[in-house]
Amino acid sequence: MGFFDKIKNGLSKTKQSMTNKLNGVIASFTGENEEFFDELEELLILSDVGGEASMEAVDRLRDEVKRRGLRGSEEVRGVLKEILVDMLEENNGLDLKTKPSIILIVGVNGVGKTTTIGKLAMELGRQGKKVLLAAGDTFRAAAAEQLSVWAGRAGADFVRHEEGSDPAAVVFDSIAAAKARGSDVIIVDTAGRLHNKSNLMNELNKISRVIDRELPDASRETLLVLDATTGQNGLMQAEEFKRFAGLTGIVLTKLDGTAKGGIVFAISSKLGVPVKYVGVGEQADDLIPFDRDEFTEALLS
Ligand SMILES: Nc1nc2c(ncn2[C@@H]2O[C@H](COP(=O)(O)OP(=O)(O)OP(=O)(O)O)[C@@H](O)[C@H]2O)c(=O)[nH]1
Ligand SMILES: [Mg+2]
Repeated sequence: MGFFDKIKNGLSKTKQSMTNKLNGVIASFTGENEEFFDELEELLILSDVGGEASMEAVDRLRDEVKRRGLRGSEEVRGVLKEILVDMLEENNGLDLKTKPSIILIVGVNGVGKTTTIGKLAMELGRQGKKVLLAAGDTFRAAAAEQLSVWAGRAGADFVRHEEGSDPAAVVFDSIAAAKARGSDVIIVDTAGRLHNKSNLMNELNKISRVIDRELPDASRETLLVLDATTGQNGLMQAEEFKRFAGLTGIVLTKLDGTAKGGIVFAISSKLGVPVKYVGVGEQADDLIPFDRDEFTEALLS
C-alpha cells in the first residue's frame, strides 16, 4: 500500500464523519453566503481543528471568495485546501546528520511512545542505520521489557538499567555505548508518568543536560508523542512539554482511532511545531512520515 492509501485508510473514521460533512457543506456553496461560512466553521470546530484556527481559516476563505468572486464549489474546495495546507508546518523530516545523533521521545503515559520508538527503529534499520534504544523509562520494569522486544525485532542495540534507577544515567551509558559501537542513532524512551508532574519535567531536564554535555554538537530531535483521540486535552499537555523540553516535532498516534483528525491543524497552529509522523495502527509499518499536502488531500477527497 502506498503512503497516500495508508493515510486514507488511517483517516477512515475521520473521513466517515468530517470529510463526508465537509463535502456536503462545500457542495452547497453557490457564492458568498454567511450561512455557508458559519456551517463550515462549526464543522471545523467539531472536527477538533480548534476555535481560533477554525475562525482564522474561515476568515481567510471568506476574503478569498470575495476577492476572486468565486461561485463554484470546486473552486472553493481548492482554495480551502490551500488554506488548510498553509496552516500546517512543513515537515522536513528528522535531522540525523551526525553520528551518533539522538532522538528523545517524550509524552504522557499511554500515548504510544514505546510503540513509536519500535516502529522508528524498524524504519531507520531498513534505511541501513545502526540504531541503539535507551530504556529511559525506568519507572516500570515492564517498560524496558516492552522496549527490548522492539529492539529484538528491529535488530537494534539496547541499553537498560534496573527499575527505579536514574534515567539520566541510562542516557549517559547509552551515549557511551553508541560511541563505542559506532551507532548512527540513539532513541531514548522516557517515562510518561511519575509521582508528580514536576518530577517528570525535572527528569527530562536532567536527561537533556546529559545530552548537552556528552553530545554537544550532535543532531538532536525531541519528539512529543500525542494521542489523537485525546483531542484538545492533548494540546494543553503539549504546551507544557514545549516549555520544559523544547520540541522539534510531534508524532500524532492513533489517528486510526479518531473521527476528529482535524486535531492536526490545531496542533500546528497552536504550537508552531511540525507534525513529523502519524501513527495509524499498532503494527510495525503503521508509522507514516507526515506530508501536509497528502494529508489535506486525503482529508478532502
Ligand atoms: N490504534 C493504534 N494504537 C496505537 C498506536 N500507537 C500506539 N498504540 C497502542 O497504544 C498502546 C500504548 O502504547 P505504548 O507504546 O505502550 O505507550 P507509551 O506512551 O509507551 O505508554 P507508557 O510507557 O505507559 O507511558 C499500545 O496498546 C499500543 O499498541 C496507533 O498509532 N494506533
Ligand atoms: Mg512506554
